[in-house]
Formats: sequence, C-alpha cells, structure tokens
Amino acid sequence: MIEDIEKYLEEVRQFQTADGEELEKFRIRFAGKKGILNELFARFKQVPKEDKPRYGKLLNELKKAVEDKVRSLREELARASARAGSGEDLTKPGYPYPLGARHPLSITKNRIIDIFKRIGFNVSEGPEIEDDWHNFTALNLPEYHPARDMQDTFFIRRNPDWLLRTHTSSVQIRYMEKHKPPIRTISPGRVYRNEDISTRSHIQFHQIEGLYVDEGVSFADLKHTILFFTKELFGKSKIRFRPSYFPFTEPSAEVDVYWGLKTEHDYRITKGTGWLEIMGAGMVDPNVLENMQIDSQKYTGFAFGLGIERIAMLLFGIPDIRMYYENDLRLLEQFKSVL
Ligand code: 2U9
Repeated sequence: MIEDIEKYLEEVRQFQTADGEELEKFRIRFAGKKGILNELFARFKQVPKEDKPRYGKLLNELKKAVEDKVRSLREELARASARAGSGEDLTKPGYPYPLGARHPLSITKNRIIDIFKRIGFNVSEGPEIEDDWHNFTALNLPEYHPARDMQDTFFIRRNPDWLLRTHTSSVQIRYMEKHKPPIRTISPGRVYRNEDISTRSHIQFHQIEGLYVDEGVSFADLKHTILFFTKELFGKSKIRFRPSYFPFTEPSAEVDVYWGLKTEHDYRITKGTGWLEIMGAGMVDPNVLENMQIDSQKYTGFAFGLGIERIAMLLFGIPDIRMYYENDLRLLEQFKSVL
C-alpha cells in the first residue's frame, strides 16, 4: 500500500496540463468525494500498525502535493488566459450606456436662444441676488409700484437694498452699463417672486428677456422680430398685440399667438378663443435709456419678456408648473430624444 502512495505521489508531481477541463478531471480523480485521497484515508485502518506512521506521513504528503499542483496549475491557466485577452467575446454588442435627458426648461431655453442668435442677438447673464437699482430703479419702477412691495419680492434680510431678482431685465441694465448701442441681447435666467404656489405660478421660474437698442428701432421692428420668433418656435404665423402697461416700456403690449381650435385640447388651453398669450413687449421707456446715459433723442429700443415655463408647457403639454422642479424621472425620461 505504501508503494501505491509513492506511485501516486510521483504521478502527481509529474502531472502537467494547459487545459482547464483536464485539470478539473485530475482534481476530481484525486481530491473528489470518491477520489483517490479519500479512498487511501479510508484504508488507513487496515494498514499494519508498524507501517501506520510512514503511511500517514506519505498520505499527507500526497494530499499536499495534489493541492499544490491544482493551485499552481490554476494560477498558470489564469495567467495564460489573461495574456490571451479577457476571454470575452469581443464581437458581442456593448452594454447599453445609460442615457440622460435634457430638462424641458433647458430644451425650451436653448431653442429660444438659437432663434434669436440667428438674427444677431447675443446672450447675457447676471447675478440672481440684485440691488434695488438694477432690479427696480433703473427700470423706471416708481417707488409706489406694487412690484416693489414686500408681498411680491424676496428681500435679503441682512441688507434691505438686496433682493432676489424679480426679472432678468436687471441683467440688461448691467449690460447697458458696460456696452453702448447698437445693443442686441437676450438674457435667460431664474427669477423669484413671492407668490402662492399653484399649477400656474411658483416662487421661482425662468425668463428670457430681449433688448434691442439702436438708432431708428421702431415698433414695426418689434412686431416683425416677434413674428419671426413665433414662426420659428411654434410654426404659427398669426399673432396680435394687445395694449398693456409695463413701467419699463412705452407703449407696451401683450402678445398673443393664434394657436387654433382644431382639438379639444386647443379649446381648453385657449379657453375657446384660439388665442394664447405668450409674452409681453414694448418700446423701451426713454427714462430707462436716460438712466443708462443713452441719448433717448438719438436712440430707441424695443424689449420683450417671456416665461420659459409657460412656453415649455405649450410645447410639451406639461400641465403643472410644479412638475418642472420635482425631478420625477417619469417626466424627465420622456425628453431623452428631444433636442
Ligand atoms: C430693459 C427694458 C425693458 C422687458 C419686458 C415684458 C415686457 C414682460 C413678462 C413676460 C412673462 C415677465 O415672465 S413674465 O412674467 N415680461 O411682459 N418684459 S417688456 O422689458 C425690458 C427689459 C429690459 C432694459
């Protein structure tokens, strides 16, 4: 029996393979449940007493030799397969890459910016915390105007001159401090108003305001610019101007686009009229130009403002302004392929 072990020991030491399956067969033959090692251990009882120490020692040696051989050959196999590559099938298609989506407000903002860039407007940005001058005074907002009221504006408690801007017109005031006419700029950004939150209004929303100042800019230029815009953004070419009032423009108008009355949805959103209000606009009040040291006898300008949330609601049929700020993936994932 001792000779058997010595024979196996020699066989194990000699064993070589570069094949994983063959190695596994070898392992099972020796170290498997019904393998040689277990069988030899089971025979221990029958070994004559005087042979037991040597038998035991040799058997343990055999066991260790099997373990060492399996481990070293496995390591060699792993190294060989790493040299040959990962073992992956490189012709398989890749794993799908998780795709993000732009926010509907960003999509809308970018579309509007693109349209105005094509007719010579640049993009200007400014701070969300403003002072009274840039947000109100320079814009011809008189002290008694309700917009200046605590009710409508968030003031910064540390300094009563500071507030969260209520419109991005403040950016255009800053722009005129640095640049002289001709000026063609649009200012997108977040604004804040102290309003009750509902389906249609929120304490924060986004605006784009536009400003064009040069010699000879007229109301006709304003009308045609806005007509171009509505054609490009909505594909709609019927618009109307309704007289209105803003402190910073004179004359002022609200702009409606003819949406149509083809579907029940059209009826609902236009309240049965077919018309939808999309923005406000007007000729820049001469007082505002003078505040900027721009000669209002020589220069005129037009300005307009629109709420991005409202436009995005129309473009994408979003029913509630709060949905923009909830980060619900069920909404956001719908914009994966929208540009
Ligand atoms: C300067 C002078 C005048 C910007 C204008 C509007 C009309 C307007 C509203 C649309 C919906 C705000 O987001 S909203 O609630 N805006 O109706 N905005 S004219 O007039 C300016 C801008 C800058 C220097």
